[in-house]
Amino acid sequence: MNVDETRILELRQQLDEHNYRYYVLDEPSIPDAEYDRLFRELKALEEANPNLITPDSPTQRVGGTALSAFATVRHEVPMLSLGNAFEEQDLLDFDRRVREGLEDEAVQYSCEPKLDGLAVSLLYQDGQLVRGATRGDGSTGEDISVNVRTIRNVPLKLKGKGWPATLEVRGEVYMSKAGFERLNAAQAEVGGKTFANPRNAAAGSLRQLDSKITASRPLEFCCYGIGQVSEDVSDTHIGNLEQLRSWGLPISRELKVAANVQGCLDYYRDIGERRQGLAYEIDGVVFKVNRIAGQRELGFRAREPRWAIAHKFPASEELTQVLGVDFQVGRTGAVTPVARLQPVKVAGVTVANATLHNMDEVARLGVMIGDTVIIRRAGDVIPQVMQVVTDRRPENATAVEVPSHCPVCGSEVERTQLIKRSKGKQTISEGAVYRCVGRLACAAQLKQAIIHFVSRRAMDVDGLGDKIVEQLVESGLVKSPADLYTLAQEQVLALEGFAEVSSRNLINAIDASRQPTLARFVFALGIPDVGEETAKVLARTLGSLKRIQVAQPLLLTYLPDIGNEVAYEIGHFFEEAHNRTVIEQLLARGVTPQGEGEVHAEFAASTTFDGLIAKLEIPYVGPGAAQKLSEKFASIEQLVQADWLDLRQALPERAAESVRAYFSDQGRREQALAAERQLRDFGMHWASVRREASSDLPLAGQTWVLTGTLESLTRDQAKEQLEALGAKVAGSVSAKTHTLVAGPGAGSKLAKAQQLGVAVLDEAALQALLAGHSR
Ligand code: D41
Repeated sequence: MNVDETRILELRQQLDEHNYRYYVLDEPSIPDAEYDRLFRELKALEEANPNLITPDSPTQRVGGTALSAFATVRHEVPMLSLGNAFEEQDLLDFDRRVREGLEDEAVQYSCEPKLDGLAVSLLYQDGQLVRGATRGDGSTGEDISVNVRTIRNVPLKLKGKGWPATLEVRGEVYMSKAGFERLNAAQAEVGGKTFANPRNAAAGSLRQLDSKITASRPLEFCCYGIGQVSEDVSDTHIGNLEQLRSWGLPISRELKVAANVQGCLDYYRDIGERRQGLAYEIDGVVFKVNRIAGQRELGFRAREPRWAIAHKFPASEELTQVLGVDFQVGRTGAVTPVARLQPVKVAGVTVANATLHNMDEVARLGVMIGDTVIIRRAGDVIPQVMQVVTDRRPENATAVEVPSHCPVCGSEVERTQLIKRSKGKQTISEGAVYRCVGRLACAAQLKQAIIHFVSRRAMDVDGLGDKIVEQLVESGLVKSPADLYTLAQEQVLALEGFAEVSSRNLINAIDASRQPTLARFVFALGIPDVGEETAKVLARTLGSLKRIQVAQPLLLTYLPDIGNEVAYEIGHFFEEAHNRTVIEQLLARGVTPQGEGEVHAEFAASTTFDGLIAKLEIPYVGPGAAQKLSEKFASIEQLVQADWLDLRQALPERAAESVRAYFSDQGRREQALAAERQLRDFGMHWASVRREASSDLPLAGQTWVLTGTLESLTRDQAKEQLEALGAKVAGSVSAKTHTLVAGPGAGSKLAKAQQLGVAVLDEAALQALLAGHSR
């Protein structure tokens, strides 16, 4: 090693140490001028010896050549989002759920400020920063490695030792209030873009394709947790963060452990009082179950951990005037009123529009055009109209009226109906939602419908973004989702911005989407009120597209979480001739939903005869009477034809009379008979349905966990295929786990599974199992 090299290593070590003291410990040990002198010396030595420059040198935070786009990054461990508590009661409810879930009266919580920035992931391999990524939608984000390397308090290599070989830290990139003021002043000086608030400034700075710009912005990073990791760090959240700090990673200086929820409330109040004096903006505080074992036990629901919650500070409010009300048309044709406002700054953001949700909300608020209203904006939540200041109503204020025709396609606008079934009677009342009847004839609905159809959680057509959908629809090439599957490469090539390769890629991506799971296909159709979960329920319980299409609303209400209104929407959707045509075309053009099968045993078991009788809601016929009838009669058919004596043998007079009256109505009689016939068509036999809910799916009742990297399929795909076989796929290993699938890079979950004696499969074994069960 020559003299220069020795000195270079010495300088880097000194600068790293000073950085650590300055950014992580907040205890600068030398004056800035001295730091600058050391930095310049290092720079000069590196310039003289370019072969000695390493990517982790403190001089390498200047950014590089501009990118043309960010690559996408899949998060091995999903980046979850956080549930919100706005009121004290929300927090108390959260605490109760946690204590009940853990069967533990004394749950400790970690407390930390909620920084108003952007969540990012930093990946360290063998102590070296190898990747930075945005959170994106939680499953995939953008690769912003070059940008995060420019953030001064992000260590390019970890300090000390003992860090896991693979360590993904998660945290928030933000801008301090002072940094934000400085940046805006500098921008204004050169006539550049100024930012509304530190959060926007941080976002705009981080997502720069030119990392030199990022390097010039005062961004900071603060860790809030660990993602993928090759071995567990500590058994508490606070322990984890303290270890991260010892490895040179910045953590909040405001961390605390609260012994119980009262301690959390104290923390919330205390930080709330000191909020103005903090160097950075926060929009609340975050509480997390401190014990990692507790976190694992609670797991997560949808995309939110059950073990953490953000307690938000009250939103800021402003007064402004309603200039008008526009009506927007959404994917399902819902015509939604949107208030156009006199622009006003609320919590640093200019608000010019606020949704009024629906006409019931307009009526509830009593809002008129010309009114002065109170606008509230809570964090990243869309602005809300809270209240009308009625004593400021001008004389010329006008009422809000729904247009009779769709502002986009000119079709009629109709009011939705609410179907309520009670005591055997069906009452129809007016709904709050207005809908354009243009369906797929309406450009607003068609574009939105196709954007939804191709989206990642639906048909997952890679690379078919909103802009391209717009081009396809506006050029007239695509008039329904089915038209995607007859597109020819030359047609795409003729569109602006397409070349040989990009047009071929698009066609290939569309082709690759031809075999969705049944659940994805149903979700992709965009049936009003049918989200991903409901689509899964429909696919899992009814097992085939045909059955889902023909199922009567009454039958649909047997399904978990499907009430009368959703059942009606589903029935209505499939009744529409236009929708039926699109589905037929999709099937004819080679789109084949996968994994169709039998009616699920769980559904079969729930559709008992007495249950069906009870569902008819005949007055005086509750569950008990329904049970009696089901013992006496073998079918609805028999029941409909029953004579008075038979009825009286089963029921008291008043109930028997009621049954007779009910079935004397032809409409009701036919509905009940049709429901029974359909259940038969679906393979149900009254004699056999009173058995226990046990599934015929091979993995029913089993909970599986996936960890590490899989090569032949993504985690989502593996999850989907396992679910299709009846398994539940969970995020963490516990004693209840049936099998763990571990790919390369598996860490703590594998260790835990081995410790608990849980079966472990590698990817090849998983593939073999899936192949063995493929239909
Ligand atoms: O300071 C924050 N903004 C913050 C965000 C924080 N202190 N903790 C967080 N913890 C989580 C979980 C519990 C999911 C690990 C978060 C976030 N998530 C988060 N930020 C953006 C989305 C989710």
